[in-house]
Amino acid sequence: MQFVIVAGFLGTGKTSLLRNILSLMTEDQKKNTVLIVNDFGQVGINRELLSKQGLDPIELVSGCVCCQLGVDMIKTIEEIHQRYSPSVVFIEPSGVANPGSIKQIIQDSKTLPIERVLNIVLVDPVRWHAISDIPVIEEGLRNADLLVITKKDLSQMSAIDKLREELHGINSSARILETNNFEIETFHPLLDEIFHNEAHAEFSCVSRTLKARLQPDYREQVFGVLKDMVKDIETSGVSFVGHIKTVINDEADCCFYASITDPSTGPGSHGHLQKLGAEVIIKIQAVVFRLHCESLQAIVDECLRDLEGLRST
Ligand SMILES: Nc1nc2c(ncn2[C@@H]2O[C@H](COP(=O)(O)OP(=O)(O)OP(=O)(O)O)[C@@H](O)[C@H]2O)c(=O)[nH]1
Ligand SMILES: [Mg+2]
Repeated sequence: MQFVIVAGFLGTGKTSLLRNILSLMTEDQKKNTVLIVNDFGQVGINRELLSKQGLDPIELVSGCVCCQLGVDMIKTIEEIHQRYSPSVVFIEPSGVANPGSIKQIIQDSKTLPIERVLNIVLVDPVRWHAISDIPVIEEGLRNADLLVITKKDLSQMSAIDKLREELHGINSSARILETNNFEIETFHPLLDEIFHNEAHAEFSCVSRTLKARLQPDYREQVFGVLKDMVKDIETSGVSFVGHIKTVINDEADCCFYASITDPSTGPGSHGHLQKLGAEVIIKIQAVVFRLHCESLQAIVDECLRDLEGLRST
């Protein structure tokens, strides 16, 4: 059994993240999945929100699974194992629980067939500075296997980048992902991480053809777009391994080629364009290892939108 603890401070987006992951899961994956929730109070809102996604969560109330309810949680998981033997058990602890203790309680169990305990800790960028010095928060971050910055839509990119650096300073070994409730593709890397999705181990390929009127500084513009694509791929939690290349032809049949394979050396190019007054044809192809195709499509399209005056054909 694989255990996935989805932890994070009160209101960080744990239930929202689980809802999004459930909505992306196949029926077969859902059949082999059990969800345990531990809300802070008695009314069970987490359970209600999650039961709308085709799984009936098991609820542990009247305490916290990282302390008073640790024994109950293990007993419940043992019963679940005997009755359903699921492959994945998701646990949403209350927003004040210490996820490291929950992981420890599971790992200390002598009876459970544990394949992996994945400790995901969520961070809300909007409230980060209000809670970052609470000791249990820092401890949770230090013990996380995967960190997820939620509510990306509510923060500036610069603030997210700064938060990434701070989180990396606290826990340099955890992968850091970013999600946004309004962009379902931001949850694909999580699904891959949890279910070892086959797509994860393969190459994704996205090709686009566009017409545009380029400026004399087109070389810098194109380089900027290629670098942005690589930056966005890495921000989505995947190290860039692959090749993004573009070829641009003008009316005089002149050709400019640019490509990037390595973020540290940047793009390379050859050739140049002569007729910039008229529209040129831009072909772009991105082939990337270990990135979901939908995520790559979204990144390529977003970056191409940045090239002012571009029009898709
Ligand atoms: N704008 C925005 N709001 C979000 C996002 N994710 C979650 N929220 C909102 O944040 C609030 C809290 O989300 P929940 O998913 O209930 O958070 P939680 O961590 O499960 O909360 P507790 O279980 O009470 O600790 C809700 O109003 C969500 O709609 C997001 O990506 N963007
Ligand atoms: Mg919740």
